[in-house]
Amino acid sequence: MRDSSAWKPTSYRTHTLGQVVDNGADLVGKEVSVAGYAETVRGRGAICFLMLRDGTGHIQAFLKKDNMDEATFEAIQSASRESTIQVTGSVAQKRPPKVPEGEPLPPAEYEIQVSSAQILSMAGTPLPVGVTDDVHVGLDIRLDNRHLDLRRAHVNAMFQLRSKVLQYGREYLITEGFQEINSPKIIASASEGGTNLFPMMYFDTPAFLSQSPQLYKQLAVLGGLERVFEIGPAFRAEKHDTYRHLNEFISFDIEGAWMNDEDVMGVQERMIHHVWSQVAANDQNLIDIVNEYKASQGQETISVEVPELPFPRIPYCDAIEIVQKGGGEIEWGDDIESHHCDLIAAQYPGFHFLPRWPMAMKPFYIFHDENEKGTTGGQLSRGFDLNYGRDEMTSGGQREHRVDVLEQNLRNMDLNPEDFTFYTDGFRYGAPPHAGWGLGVARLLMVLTGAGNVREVVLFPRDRSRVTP
Ligand code: AMO
Repeated sequence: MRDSSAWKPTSYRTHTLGQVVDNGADLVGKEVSVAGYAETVRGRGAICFLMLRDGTGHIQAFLKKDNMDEATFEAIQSASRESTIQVTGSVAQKRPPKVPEGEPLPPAEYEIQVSSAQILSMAGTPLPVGVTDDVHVGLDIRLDNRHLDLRRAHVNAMFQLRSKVLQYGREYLITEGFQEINSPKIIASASEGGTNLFPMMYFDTPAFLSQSPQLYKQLAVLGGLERVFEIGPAFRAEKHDTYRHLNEFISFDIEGAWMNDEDVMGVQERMIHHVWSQVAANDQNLIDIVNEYKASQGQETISVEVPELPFPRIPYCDAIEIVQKGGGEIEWGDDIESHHCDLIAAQYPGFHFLPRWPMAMKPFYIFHDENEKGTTGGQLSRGFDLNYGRDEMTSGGQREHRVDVLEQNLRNMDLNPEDFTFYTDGFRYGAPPHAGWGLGVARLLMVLTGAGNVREVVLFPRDRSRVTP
């Protein structure tokens, strides 16, 4: 479960269950108070075995009617599964199981011999979704009952992995000098196109929920913060209803001064390499829990293979050729859709960058060098994607830092520069060339955990049909 060795006591417990399990030999004979969920309650008459679980482990509590308040004993004996219970008692080594002569004894196990206890909250019955029993329920019912679904070991492990990915990603960027920022989520102008905005009223002024920290992370860099990152929500009023789209998602963004597209692709691949290396080194226990579940369901298990650096770069023009040669229908200037990506992934199954997209397909803030033209003579940009298999993980690019070109880009895309002065003004007093990217956290987690749907790795997903819980 979780490493809780450094957790301090709280008002409800002197130790976590993980601490008792890991330090059982030192704690034998000592009194501890612990608290957790009742996984099973067994025993009749004068004795009772209560299997407790908290976020860090499991332990058996042994209750004897003679050793404690009788009413409490009886209440616990009839407690429903998942009720929360606090117990106090002394740690004892469990009687070792009988093993045939000559065979080694298994490692010692410990239990708590209870002297007092209290039920903190009795669980209702029946449980709407099983926690420890393997009853199949669909994703929708699980999400409706996420508070219980999260208690299942493999679901819990997936969210621990999510937290680790964010921790390792953050940790890595800090080593490269990036600083964490928070940009506003209530905004007045779209950065990613005007059709997928959620409108709102900001007092008397129309406003929107932010689609991306794009314009603000750039302003932070223009303002001299030099290298920034943000992990925050992005909102898109897209009507997609797919395994990889949500209407609210967490975007992991960076932006850096004096950098171009190739420089930030380097940051991205080094960060992913670090995340994968750290998970492989520290979190195999979580992967094992996920795999135990997958195996029980007959699903393919996962292994954390640290990707080699550098990731392949397949410029857009080459990608079009690969798709065409693979029999896909696509022309220069078309979007590369999932079924096209399958053809590319057949040659590049792992992480791969697709740099140098046509400028006409990229947002106004992407940089283009007027001399860089594609196979059919169309203008190329310094925008790129990072894909894994058929899924896009990231978009990014070098940004346009020449204010006159930036304003022309806005006009070319039928946007009014007047609506963006808060942004373009940031370029009028000396603007460093800069670049960055935005990575969809849930999509990266899908790759790491083998989840088939982003909803599996998002606590409370927001999609077209779901706004609660
Ligand atoms: P883009 O719009 O491509 O780029 O988004 C960046 C990444 O965010 C994820 N993503 C989504 N995840 C789940 N549901 C969605 N509806 C969704 N939309 C996007 C994807 C995608 O690759 N400002 C640029 C980034 C930049 O250039 O820095 C941007 O937002 O993984």
